[in-house]
Amino acid sequence: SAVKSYAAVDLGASSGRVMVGRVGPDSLELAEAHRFPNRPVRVPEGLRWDVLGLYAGVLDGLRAAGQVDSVGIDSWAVDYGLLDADGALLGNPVHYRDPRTEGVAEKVWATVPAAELYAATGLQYAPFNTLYQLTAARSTAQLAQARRLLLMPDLLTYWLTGEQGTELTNASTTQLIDPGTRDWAYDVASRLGIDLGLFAPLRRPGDPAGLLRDEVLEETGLTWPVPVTAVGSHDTASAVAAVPASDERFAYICTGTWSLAGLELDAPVLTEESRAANFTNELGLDGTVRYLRNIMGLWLLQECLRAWGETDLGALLLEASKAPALRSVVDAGDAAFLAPGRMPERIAEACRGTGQPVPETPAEVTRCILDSLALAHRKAVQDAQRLAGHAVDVVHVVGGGTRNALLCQLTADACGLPVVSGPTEAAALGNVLVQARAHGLVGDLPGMRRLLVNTQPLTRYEPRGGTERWRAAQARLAGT
Ligand code: ADP
Ligand code: LRH
Repeated sequence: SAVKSYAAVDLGASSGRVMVGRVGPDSLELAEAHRFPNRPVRVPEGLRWDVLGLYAGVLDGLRAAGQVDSVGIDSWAVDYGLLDADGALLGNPVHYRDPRTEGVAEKVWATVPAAELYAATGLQYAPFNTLYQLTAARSTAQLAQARRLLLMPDLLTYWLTGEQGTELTNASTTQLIDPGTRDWAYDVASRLGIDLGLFAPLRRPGDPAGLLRDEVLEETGLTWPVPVTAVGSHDTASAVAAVPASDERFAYICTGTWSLAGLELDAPVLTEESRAANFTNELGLDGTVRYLRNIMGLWLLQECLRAWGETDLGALLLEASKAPALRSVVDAGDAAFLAPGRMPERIAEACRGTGQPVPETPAEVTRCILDSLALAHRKAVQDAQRLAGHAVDVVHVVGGGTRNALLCQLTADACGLPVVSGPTEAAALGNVLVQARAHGLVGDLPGMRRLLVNTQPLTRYEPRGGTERWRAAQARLAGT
């Protein structure tokens, strides 16, 4: 028939899901086949991903999905597994929040100064960029044994198909890619003694990535042949591909564990001003650049909820909506919030340190977090427009945060722009659409977006005024 089914495996830092997209010339429907928690595990050597648990979740999801025309995988960025000479995984992949990268960047910059690194790779400074992780791992026995490095979605693809590759959008988060040539940054790698031979050849969204192996077919009950198709395997690349924009004058905020806020551009912005503002140039679909800033995101709330124990999120958000607005704000871009643990206390300390009232109740802390996120969204959207010389009329919010109406409204208020929220499962939809395109079902990126506009439920939030109060709150933080 004209309608085809695609399985999208989307692994976020807080949960994994396998979604089934049914795509026709004018139709697009998405259904959840399986969702499972993604719980990092602390072992004596540090914080690790439970990659076998994730793979088991993927297999369960494919079984629940039933027969599909293709499978695509996306996940969070930067992390990887190492394989030995036999192709076996060496140890559990290290979590990007593991403290092993503390103080490593300074060592890297002694060889390649930060300004040169930005000019060559366009990547923001974040302690967890793969480049710093590999430098931190330099003298480990594990890296010495490693013959291959596969980024998380590429590792799972390898287990499903037996074929190895390095998908470009996710490779762009390693800080080893040149955003101008969209190829490896050979000079940076060689100066830092990083062996690019560890990486499998680059592949691009839409490229074939093999067929499900016999054993996988047996475990999932699927029938040969089921192709795996490379998608924008960085979850944020897939999510941005699924922003339902109708022209170029838009900003986006991908909200989940992180808030990734910025613009889609035709070319990277590599100025010194852009580096100082810590904007990143990650690669998107079809020659686009994802010019954005990482903001701590709903991680702040996730960690508070973990500290508070059993909490009804709906009731908490309702209470937070009634709490006084902009009483205290923290810098939601501050890497001081990166590590897990003691989040309510750390937020209280940040408020005290900036001479603001300390939020006491869970509702007050939640309001502080949401006000702070909205404020950081405002700053990122404003800074990006200025630094890239690209003006916008609307802010698209996609991802799990679209379920949080208070966050969407506060973001509209703070930005002084209308917010269009949805789709919630943007990464999965971008994943599905790239597969559908590879199989000739949909057209170019604008065509994919038209299909989203015509088929997906979206909600519009108008700014309610009061931008002066947001400016004042920004000044309060900047003054410290
Ligand atoms: P990730 O992909 O990074 O794991 P998601 O995009 O799945 O994250 O978003 C998860 C976040 O979405 C949660 O931390 C939570 O704050 C928010 N969220 C999920 N469900 C709801 C809900 N019913 N109401 C409000 N917020 C929600
Ligand atoms: C969001 C995300 C983000 C990265 C972070 C490590 O899931 O991929 O784009 O910066 O995880």
